Amino acid sequence: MIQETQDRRLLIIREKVEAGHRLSFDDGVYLYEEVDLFALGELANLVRERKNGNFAYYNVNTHLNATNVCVYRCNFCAFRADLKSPKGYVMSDEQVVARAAEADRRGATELHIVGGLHHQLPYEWYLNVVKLVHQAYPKLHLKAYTAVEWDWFARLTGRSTRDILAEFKEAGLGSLPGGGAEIFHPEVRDQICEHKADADNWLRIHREAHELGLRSNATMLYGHIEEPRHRIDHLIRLRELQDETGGFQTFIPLAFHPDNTKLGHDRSIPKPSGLLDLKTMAVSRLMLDNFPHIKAYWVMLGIKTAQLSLSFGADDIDGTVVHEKIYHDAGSDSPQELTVAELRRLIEEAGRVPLERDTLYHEVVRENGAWRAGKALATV
Ligand code: V47
Ligand code: SF4
Repeated sequence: MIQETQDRRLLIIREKVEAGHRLSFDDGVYLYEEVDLFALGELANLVRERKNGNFAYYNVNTHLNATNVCVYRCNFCAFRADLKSPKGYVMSDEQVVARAAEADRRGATELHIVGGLHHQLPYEWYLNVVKLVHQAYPKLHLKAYTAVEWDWFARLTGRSTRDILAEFKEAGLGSLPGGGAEIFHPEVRDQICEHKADADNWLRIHREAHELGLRSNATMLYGHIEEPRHRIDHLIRLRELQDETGGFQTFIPLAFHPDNTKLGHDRSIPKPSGLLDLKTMAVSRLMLDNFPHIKAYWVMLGIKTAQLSLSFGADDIDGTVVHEKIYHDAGSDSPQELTVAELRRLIEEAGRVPLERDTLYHEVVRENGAWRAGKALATV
């Protein structure tokens, strides 16, 4: 009898997915708690192929974390350093420009810039990072600073985040990365990062960015103290904002890496299992019906799980990356860099068609050692 009721429930969800109808909060929790991985993967794959066909996207990018000194103490973070800690660093202007030069030399189309909220650096220092890189390499797309950083800049200056975003856009900001979202629900957020921008502020800042014509990404940090209901609540809050603005491009589920973190140490939380990684990918694809892309960030998932994710809802595998600190400080054993040939091979081996994209999801056309943005790719 129980089995019969469960089969019926899954059938109803399947009918909704096939008809392109929206899944509810209860559907989402049910998918996490009751549905086996393969049934989930098959459903998610349906949506993934409806939106992106057989393509799997990658990009050529580099990361820049210009400082790791941070006033906050999120207990899942192994990247941050105290002001006086020997681990702390602040890059010079020359180091910042050198990183951009290296990205340009390698043919990168994107520089992903995030970092700590330094106790003593002024607002102008963060603005200068964007200005310096944009002036030296105007073609390089700058995906810079999370909502938590924008919120910090507003606290530093007493200005509105909208005003600050507009000033950065003028200085060369191209889009916003999806970090800082963690888990929106206060039952969890208050335990893992109580001081930084709360859910309403995170969402407001992305709304403002979208209204200014900037696209952004969204993330969710899973596999620590949260429960399925917190994850579904998180996804629904993102889906509601996307209904309003349509400004999100990609959702990236981020698996918690416990090494060198307070949360990992105090509660002995292990890394999420492969099963939870793939389930989260699939449930995200199913709940976020209005997000065009779901990204399997290989640095965090590991290359093998990222490759499998391409059959569990993901259509994007992120980029070459090159300099990554946040996950490697927290125990990631992924390499620092994947070459384009390696990314393409991973994708082809998974039975997908590799396609290089730029940050705003245009096809990248490479000719005679130069690149240009080609046609726009799927955005629904
Ligand atoms: O906000 C920090 C997470 C995020 C840990 O927009 C951790 O394209 C796991 O947002 N274990 C920053 N996660 C990274 C990020 C991102 C990455 C790739 C692509 C994009 C994009 C965005 O990393 C933080 C936090 O949620 N994080 N420490 C940790 N120990
Ligand atoms: Fe600071 Fe970001 Fe780490 Fe939190 S996650 S401690 S805000 S660097």
